[in-house]
Amino acid sequence: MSEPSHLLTEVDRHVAVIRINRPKVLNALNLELMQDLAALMEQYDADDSIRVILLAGSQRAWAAGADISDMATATRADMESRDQFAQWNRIKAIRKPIVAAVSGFALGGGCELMMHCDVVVCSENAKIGQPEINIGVMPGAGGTQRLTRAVGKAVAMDIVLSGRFLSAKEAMIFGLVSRVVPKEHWFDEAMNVAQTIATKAPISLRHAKESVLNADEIPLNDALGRERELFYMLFDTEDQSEGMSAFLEKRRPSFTGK
Ligand code: CO8
Repeated sequence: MSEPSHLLTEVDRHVAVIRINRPKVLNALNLELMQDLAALMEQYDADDSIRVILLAGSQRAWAAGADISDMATATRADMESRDQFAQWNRIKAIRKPIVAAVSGFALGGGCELMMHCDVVVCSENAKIGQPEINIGVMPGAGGTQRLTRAVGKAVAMDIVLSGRFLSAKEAMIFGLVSRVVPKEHWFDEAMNVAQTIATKAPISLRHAKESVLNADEIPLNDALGRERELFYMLFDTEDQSEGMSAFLEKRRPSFTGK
């Protein structure tokens, strides 16, 4: 696949970095970008040499939302036939861990994309929100659902109905981001987190991600049953044996993904 310029990529050891690159519009997300992003993530998901995907924006903007100029004159029929949410479903189906490196604006679709990621490392300068209400619409890519599950009804209503931006500190208190880091180090800290995760056993990572996500999707008893199954399945892997032997032998494990 030729590399699209609105997404820049590089691979650092087992971490695939994707940077959203539409600086003139604060990384607004258009359909083509979302299609390419989903395709790239699927490519990395299928590549055994990649263990973690790191998705970043720029220092000024992670993403300021869906591209408003694409939607301003759209009708309901236009929106339905574009079927933009198919791309979001593809990202939701990625099985490898996705770390978000968030700095600046994470708004609307940008906040929703952040919530599709697994670990969110957030600069202290971040401004996070669902301001769709200011432009006569509402969140459509999970902003009323994932947000409410993350922060609870009262805070979600405040964010969605007032359109206000949260600071990084508030986002941390509300459980919307995983870590807040100094603004000069936002990318490096996210890379450190991604590299740490990339040292873990790949099948354990996949099962653990699936199991955590199940907490939002299926009833508790079923999710506990599935967790147990996923746990047992890891005892069929070489990495379980390697991880436990390494611990007992007081050495670092070397995981192969088998
Ligand atoms: N879409 C298109 N262009 C944008 C967007 C956007 N979301 N955000 C910023 N831009 C453009 C501006 O128009 C401006 O362009 P130009 O230089 O040509 O005038 C440029 O980026 C810089 O922006 P500002 O001059 O406005 O910069 P400020 O620092 O003054 O303000 C803000 C920054 C606060 C981020 C401001 O730009 C803003 O409010 N942006 C819009 C935020 C917003 O409303 N986001 C939600 C969009 S709707 C949405 O996401 C729905 C998601 C539904 C699901 C996804 C389906 C695909």
